[in-house]
Amino acid sequence: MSKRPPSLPAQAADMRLQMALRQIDFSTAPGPQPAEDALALRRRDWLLDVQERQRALSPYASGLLTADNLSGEDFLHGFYAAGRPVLIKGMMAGWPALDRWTPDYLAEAVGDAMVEYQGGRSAAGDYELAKDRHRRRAPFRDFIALVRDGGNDAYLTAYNSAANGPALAPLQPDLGTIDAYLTRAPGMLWIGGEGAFTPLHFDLTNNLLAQVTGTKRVILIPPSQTKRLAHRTHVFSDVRDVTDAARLAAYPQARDVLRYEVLLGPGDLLFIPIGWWHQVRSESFSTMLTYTGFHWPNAGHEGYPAG
Ligand SMILES: O=C(O)CCC(=O)C(=O)O
Repeated sequence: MSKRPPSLPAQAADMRLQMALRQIDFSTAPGPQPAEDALALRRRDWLLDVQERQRALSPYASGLLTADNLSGEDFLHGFYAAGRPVLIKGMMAGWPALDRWTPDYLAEAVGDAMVEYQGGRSAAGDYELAKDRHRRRAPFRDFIALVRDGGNDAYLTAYNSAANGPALAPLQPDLGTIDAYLTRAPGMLWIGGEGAFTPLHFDLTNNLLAQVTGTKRVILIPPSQTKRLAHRTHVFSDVRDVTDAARLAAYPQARDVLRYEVLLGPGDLLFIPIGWWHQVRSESFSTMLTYTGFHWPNAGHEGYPAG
């Protein structure tokens, strides 16, 4: 059955919803925690540990599986409803972007259209938390020149999607669709160089990463491990990077955290369920899209205790 793409106003509404899902306002000051709450939390963490040990008894219940061309039905029952991550190969076969999206091609296709990106990141430890302070604008060709040789200073991220729709429209025909899992709501584009780094956090939605160019190393940590991750501010972990010896020395409880590692290459999809911690490092020039427009409810952000 063929589906027609949504009209432009419908696409704009989809994009507004997606941005709302990811950018709920938050205060940065953690509140005081009464003693009875602390005991309730310890009991909840105990249960999460017991359940994780029980899941480890079976490869059907734990671990990170890789699947080829997973049907919508199998994706829903095995992973989406179960809240389990999965690496999926084969679903992006035939997307023209897979062959085309080199830095030169992108610079030529978008040209000097102005884009928004995140900049000045190298000098700041809190560039995710202070995302608004790091918004920059440049002609797209100049942005590509900034990132093509690597580094973490500049990164075009999902935060910039709402501003970049018209400028990046020439790239749209290079993308395919994943009709088995997703509506035709547009994805959010990430473009960065080798070394671009997104610190440890979780999302307030289920999320599908679609890697187009280059490779990214993703570390995934189940929600059961939250007590080891110094979760104080919004969706972020104070640990930031579980591969950094200095951070682990500061947060020793994060050393033995249960984690899975994925090297995401061109044409790979990675499903990250809501609440799963992840950190992402680009290992080369990289382009990727993230999608949140699933066929099934994805409104977990509603009721998230911000503050
Ligand atoms: O690719 C990245 O740098 C981060 C992606 C991510 O964390 C997300 O989509 O939630």
